[in-house]
Amino acid sequence: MNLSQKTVAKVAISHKITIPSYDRKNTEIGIVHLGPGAFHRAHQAVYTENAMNLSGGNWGICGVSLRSATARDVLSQQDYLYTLATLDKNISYQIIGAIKEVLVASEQSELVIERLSAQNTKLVTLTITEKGYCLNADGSLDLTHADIAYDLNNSSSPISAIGFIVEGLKQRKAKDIPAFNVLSCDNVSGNGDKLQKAVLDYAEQVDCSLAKWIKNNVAFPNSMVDSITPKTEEYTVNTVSSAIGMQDNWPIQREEFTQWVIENNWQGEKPDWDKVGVIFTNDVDGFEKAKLRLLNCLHSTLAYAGALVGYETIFEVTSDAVFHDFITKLTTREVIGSFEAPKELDVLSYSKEIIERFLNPEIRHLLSQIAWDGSQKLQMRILPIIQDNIALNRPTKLLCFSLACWMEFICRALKNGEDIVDPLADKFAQMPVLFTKDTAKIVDAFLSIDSIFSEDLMDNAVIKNHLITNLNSLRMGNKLHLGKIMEALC
Ligand code: CS2
Repeated sequence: MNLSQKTVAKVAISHKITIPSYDRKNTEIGIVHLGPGAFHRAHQAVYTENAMNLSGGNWGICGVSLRSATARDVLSQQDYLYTLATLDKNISYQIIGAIKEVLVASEQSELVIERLSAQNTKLVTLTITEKGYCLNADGSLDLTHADIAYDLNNSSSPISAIGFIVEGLKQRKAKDIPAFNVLSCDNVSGNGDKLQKAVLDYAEQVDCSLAKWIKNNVAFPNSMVDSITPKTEEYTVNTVSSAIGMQDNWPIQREEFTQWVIENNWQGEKPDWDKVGVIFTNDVDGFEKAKLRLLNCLHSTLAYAGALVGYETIFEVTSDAVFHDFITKLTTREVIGSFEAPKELDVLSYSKEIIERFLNPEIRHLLSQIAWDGSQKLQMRILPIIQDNIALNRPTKLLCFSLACWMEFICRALKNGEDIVDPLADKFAQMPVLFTKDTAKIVDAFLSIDSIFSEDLMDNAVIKNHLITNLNSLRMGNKLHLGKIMEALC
């Protein structure tokens, strides 16, 4: 039996397996979500589901995949129902019904714009990853980005998230329908502010009065999102299907911990998220920085350093005492103190809990997944710490080790002819120096990429030296050796 609206009532409900308790059929769409990947389905969709289980409301979600049709094709076979498997000390399964449809923007752009401009749509949320914002290093919209340039010439059938948002708002303005709120849920610092800047820069190219209307009418709250969500693998499908007693072809897996902090910057209605654990605050910045620096920075460090010695998962690499010790010292010596944490956050115990979360044996979080898009992720999770530490006269040695591991990771992949998942993959492949042994030139070549590094980092002799020393050491390395470098650095 396959999971569907017809069969869901037959799921073997227990305290560990739950199904939607609201009137799903009569729930209307109130949210359009751009990028309905695993993280959205394990996080925002679940908070929305829990809010509807508690108090109903027309907060069904229309998921919009910008390119890939897989989510639509698989989920439409099961009426968009899927299982959230919480894999931790406690294991549980929840069938989620919040997503009511999935559209594929590249095939159904008219329908997407129709949903965006519908009276009922109160909210647009996004998980489009760092690269989806199409920003220059100075935070302005990259008007030369291929997708943005395309959209500016084809604004009624766009392909980028920014193009869709502006077109949707344009139609609302024309029809005199109130604007929606736009909530970024990506691991990007100041995500709402950055998105607002991108949207306004784009709208100004289309029509200045539209840009003004957006500025005055659309709220772009900042938010911090957190929950470790590895991608769905075959074993996830098999375990979940046997647990719920029917076939679910696209469940998702997640740890038990989940957090969502949203800025108090809102117009009109919203789901009862505050009743199901979402924190609304005026200081998202502190929470965002804490999470990006104390969790994501360690994740990327482990992903690149761990991959260099052949580890596959976060659990494996964190279980190695040398790596565990390194990230603990990285945290206490270079990360904590680089930013002002929110008063209500006990940073030491927060960071300890994060490292404990990495040691969840139920979750197979692949280093290769975290290693994706390094050229984008590093700008959010490692480089700002280095910059703040330089300004505060604090050490940067261990952070430079993380960065050197990324450089070596890219060079090795190029030399071995392996695929690099990164928007700059082609650029790396066209940099002959990355294939050589000249570590000083390699560091220079990386640092000269101005879409990643700001001038202050490019020209900083101390940083350059740390990077060259680390890269030299890494090149001598086997697993034992890498352990020794890490120990020596500490
Ligand atoms: C990870 C994040 O893939 C990655 O880069 O660091 O997705 C991480 O698991 C989440 O931010 C946790 O909330």
